[in-house]
Amino acid sequence: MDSFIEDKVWLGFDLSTQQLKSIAINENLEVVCEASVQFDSDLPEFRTTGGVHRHEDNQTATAPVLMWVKALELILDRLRVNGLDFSQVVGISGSGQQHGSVYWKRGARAVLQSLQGGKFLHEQLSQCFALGESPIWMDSSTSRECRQLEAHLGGAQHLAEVTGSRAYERFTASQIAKIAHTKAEVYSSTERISLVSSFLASLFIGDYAPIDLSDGSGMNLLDIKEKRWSSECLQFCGTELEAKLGSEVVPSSQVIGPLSEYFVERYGFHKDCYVVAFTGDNPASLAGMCLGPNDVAISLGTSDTAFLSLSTPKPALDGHIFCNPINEEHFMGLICFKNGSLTRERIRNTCADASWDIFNQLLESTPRGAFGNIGFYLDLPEIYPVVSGDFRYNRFDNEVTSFAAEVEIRACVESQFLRLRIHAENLGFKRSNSTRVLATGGASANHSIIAVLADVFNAPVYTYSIPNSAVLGSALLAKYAKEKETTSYYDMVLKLNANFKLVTKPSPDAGEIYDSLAERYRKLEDKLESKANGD
Ligand code: 5FX
Repeated sequence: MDSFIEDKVWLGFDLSTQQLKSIAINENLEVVCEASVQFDSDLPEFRTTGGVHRHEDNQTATAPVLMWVKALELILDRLRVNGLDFSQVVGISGSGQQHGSVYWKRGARAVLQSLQGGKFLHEQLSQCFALGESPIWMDSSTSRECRQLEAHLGGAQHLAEVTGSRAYERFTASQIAKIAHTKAEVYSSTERISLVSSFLASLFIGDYAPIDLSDGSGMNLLDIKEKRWSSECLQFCGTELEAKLGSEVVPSSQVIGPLSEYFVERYGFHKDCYVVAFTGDNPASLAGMCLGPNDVAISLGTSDTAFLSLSTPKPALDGHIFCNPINEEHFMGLICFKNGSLTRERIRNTCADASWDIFNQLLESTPRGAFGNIGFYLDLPEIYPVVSGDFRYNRFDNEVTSFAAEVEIRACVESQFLRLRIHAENLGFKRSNSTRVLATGGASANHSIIAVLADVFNAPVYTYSIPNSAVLGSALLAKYAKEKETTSYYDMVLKLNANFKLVTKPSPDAGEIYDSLAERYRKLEDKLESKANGD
């Protein structure tokens, strides 16, 4: 099929909060070209901060849709300047920040289908949106709709069983419900609602692109096991919602159409270039990191996030289950905790004279398990337990007021990783002898911290030398879409194994120490949560 092109390349995009990024990979999965557009500095006319408009109520967060359209035009110019020959692009895929929604106005489909190569995209699409500002994942203005949706479904746990998550403000169902309930004229003039990912895909195919199963799982609208829209959830949000979303939801590696004639004419893409469903940035990252069935990827940044591939998911109230983009039988789990690097820094400042060297020395000189002491360091109310403050327990689980500096440091790091482990287990994660922990984010460069991570998960920790896993995952999915009949995703990405670097292995006694600590941690955490709820 693709024999028409020599030196084939596959193009991936990632439309994230602050930038649009793109890479092209070749047959050997090497990056041959890349480009990016920073929204704030490259498109200053939209006056965003970090790609976002934060509104006066401090809860509403939106981004201008036309900024994203212009960013696409700019990035294509940059790819060309950086040497990409568009006629060599065989297939395109992409990802987007999850949960955000785009409201296409009635008549927009006809415009998409008849784009004229001689004109700018943003000019032709300027009147195509019922809402110029798209709600994005940072929006937290929909608490009321969330509680109503959970009640409509018979409770938070039931909603989680169906859609993979309890109701979240940033998820698309409550966002759509807010618009349907408070801006009826916008809702009724909307022809189609896209996610950020399927919006970008729509530009490429010159038609409304279907939502894919993985990003669709971040909406509180998809029945993730049946892999179709949940009529109960649709009904709560607004009338005729299925028609507005498009009834078809497709696997993330499905070809959704040929590239629009517009790009062939204007940029010189090959007429046989195909487009694969676009997905969410987190599912695309899972694909980019080539995460295996028992692996867990942990990003240690401002927030500590873990995602994992799951064969038997257990939807819970404290994490998310999405359909897996690289294995249609599997799922992926995502958990995110707020008290990450800033909390580690606070403990470093108070216990180690603001020095990472001293912090690391004290951490290493304290025995694994911190003499049986357990601490909770919650600068912000956590996702679970929803409390803030410092709480310290001795080896008899009695609350104490302070720890020695070296115990405080070890208890802080251990407790952050125990939390990730326990909540990953809650979603169905099971450690096996082949489990790898892939560490990313700022703190993954700190060897002393990473040694604790290996011990708490009782698994070797690897780092992965790819700067942007979502955009790589998108390019890989573009390639995989045409190979999946004959090869597994893991076989296709074998060549990337060289990018994994083993950083540390767990200590021989890690299982023994941290299995029992995890059990105690779980009980203490539940106790804190019950106390917060006044139980
Ligand atoms: C995940 O649920 C999130 O809301 C974020 O990670 C966004 O996807 C960021 F783009």
